Amino acid sequence: VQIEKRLLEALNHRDLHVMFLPQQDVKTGAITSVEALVRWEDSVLGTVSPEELIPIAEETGLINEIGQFMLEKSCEQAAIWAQKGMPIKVSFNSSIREFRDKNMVKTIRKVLEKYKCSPELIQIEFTEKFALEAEAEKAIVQQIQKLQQDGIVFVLDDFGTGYASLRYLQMLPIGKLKIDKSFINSVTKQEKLEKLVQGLVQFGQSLDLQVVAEGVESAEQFALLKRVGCDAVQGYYISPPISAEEVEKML
Ligand code: G
Ligand code: G
Ligand code: NA
Ligand code: MN
Repeated sequence: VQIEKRLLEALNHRDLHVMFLPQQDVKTGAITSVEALVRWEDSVLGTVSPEELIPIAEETGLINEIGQFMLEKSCEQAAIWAQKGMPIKVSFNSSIREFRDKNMVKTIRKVLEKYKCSPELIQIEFTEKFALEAEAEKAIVQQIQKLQQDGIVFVLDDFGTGYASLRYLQMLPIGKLKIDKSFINSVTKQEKLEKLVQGLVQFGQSLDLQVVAEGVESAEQFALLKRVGCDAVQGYYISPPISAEEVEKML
């Protein structure tokens, strides 16, 4: 309960901030996009990790406010970079609860307009759990389709960890797939995992999806992912989450 009260205050006082996790194109080595991640330093509670923060926010409904905050920050930053001649795409994570709001399309369009941000610069990530639930909720699928038609790319996050059903790949206009870091962890140590990752890369690409590997921490992992044709990578080997200024220095 205390954490909920503090979070509400943090939202009111803008004590939340955003870090950006760079994503590197494997072929060109360029930083083509970043994932916006929420950070909360509370004066009483200290640093509250997203693993703790997000589930509480989802339960209490404050996830809608966090989502709005991340949407604003992502559009603002993408527009700033575009104006500086750095066309970096910015993705942010979303929860299904945000898409239950029937005004989600309108809200996103309004924020894009406010910052003069092109929809092509914005990517929205969701998990398999989200995708599976969304399948049964027509209004959510329609909102996602409208935003995709606007030019926003939808990203399937943590791919491979959730559910055996893949029907959502047909139902939802997904443009990009992120292989979960649990696969990448030991990929250089187990031949079976290497085959599995190679298979996931080919699977995604055969569906015209851009395939990204998460949690890349070593040169060996990077080399392997390059060899199996993975499109992009993110992880501590490239960079930890950093500030917008640090992203610019990386370019
Ligand atoms: O670095 P990191 O600890 O930020 O993220 C931990 C988890 O929290 C990840 O699964 C990430 O997707 C999630 N997360 C981080 N920021 C946000 C956010 O703004 N919204 C949602 N829904 N999830 C987030
Ligand atoms: O679930 P999601 O993919 O959104 O998770 C992003 C989370 O992964 C963030 O908490 C981020 O700090 C973390 N992360 C980013 N790169 C690495 C990495 O190379 N290794 C590990 N273990 N975590 C990472
Ligand atoms: Na994510
Ligand atoms: Mn992920």
